Amino acid sequence: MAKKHFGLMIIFVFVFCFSCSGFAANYKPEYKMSIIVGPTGPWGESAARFAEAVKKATGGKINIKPYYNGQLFAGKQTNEFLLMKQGVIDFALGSTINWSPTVKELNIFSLPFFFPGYKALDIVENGEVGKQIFKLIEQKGVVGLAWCENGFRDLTNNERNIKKPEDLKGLKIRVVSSPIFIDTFKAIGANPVSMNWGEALSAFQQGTVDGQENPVVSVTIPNKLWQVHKYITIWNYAIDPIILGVSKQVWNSFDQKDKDAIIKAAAETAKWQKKGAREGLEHSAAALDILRKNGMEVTVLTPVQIKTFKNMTKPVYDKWAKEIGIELVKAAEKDIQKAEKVK
Ligand code: X2X
Repeated sequence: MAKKHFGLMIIFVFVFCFSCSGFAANYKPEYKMSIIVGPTGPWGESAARFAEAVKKATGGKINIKPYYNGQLFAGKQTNEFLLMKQGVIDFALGSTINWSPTVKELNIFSLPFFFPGYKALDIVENGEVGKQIFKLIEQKGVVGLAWCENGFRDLTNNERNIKKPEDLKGLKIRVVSSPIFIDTFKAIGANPVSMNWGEALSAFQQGTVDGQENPVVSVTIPNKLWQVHKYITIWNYAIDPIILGVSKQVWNSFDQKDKDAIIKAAAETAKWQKKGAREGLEHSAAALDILRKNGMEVTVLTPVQIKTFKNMTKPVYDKWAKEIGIELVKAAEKDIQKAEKVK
């Protein structure tokens, strides 16, 4: 009798340990997380932060490893979404720009001069439009866990101070290989060159392109772009949200308790990350002072100067609003108007 009990106990202990270790649920020993930038700055730092939070919350069962500088998509940044869909990449902190060639609705964030500020962005992301977008990406194979942020994109170059469209004439500006960016820069008279971020940094050093556009806090500062570009124009012409997402195949393999833990970790990470991406830009201009201290000439465009650029890109807006879907763009416009009233 005692022997029988002992045997049952052994089986119980074995099953208990087996399920705790995650093997019972077929969990992978490592989940690969894709991130295009390096480990510094609010975008980069949030990857390690999220991985740590998930590890802790799941008792070490889910072990996420960030792969920085676009290692997982072997050069082509616009492939990130497809690789997630296929389950080659498990998690990502992916820019909506890089995913937009696969999910055309994500171009809504790249419509030139569409989002007037952070408040409008938050209302859109947290409202019906944001929900609709998460639904769309899920249909295509990626589950959105939280909205994070690269930031408003501003223009740096090494030729001259850009204040009006004529100043951009003929300048070679590196953009992501996403058609709306080519259209926008052509419309304002520049010469856009699409290039992966991995190659862009050396192109700036070699001077094979004259400029680029990226957010101040998440990209310009961590990459010390003042070493290659003397001028920056703050014009916030496009916003670049990041989606903290997971491949649907992988998501479906997790049990509910782990899913809940991941969702909580994602929300905490996103809150910290968004705050970091806006630091020194939203309530003060401290981030611009960092640029000035490092020798950059900073030009903040006035609303009137912005209007000139906005008018020139109206045909791009009209063309892409149709591509994205007029209904979705109209819904976002309503949210943006709401934000303007709260101001
Ligand atoms: O390639 C870029 O410019 C970057 C880093 O901002 C994106 O991933 C969209």
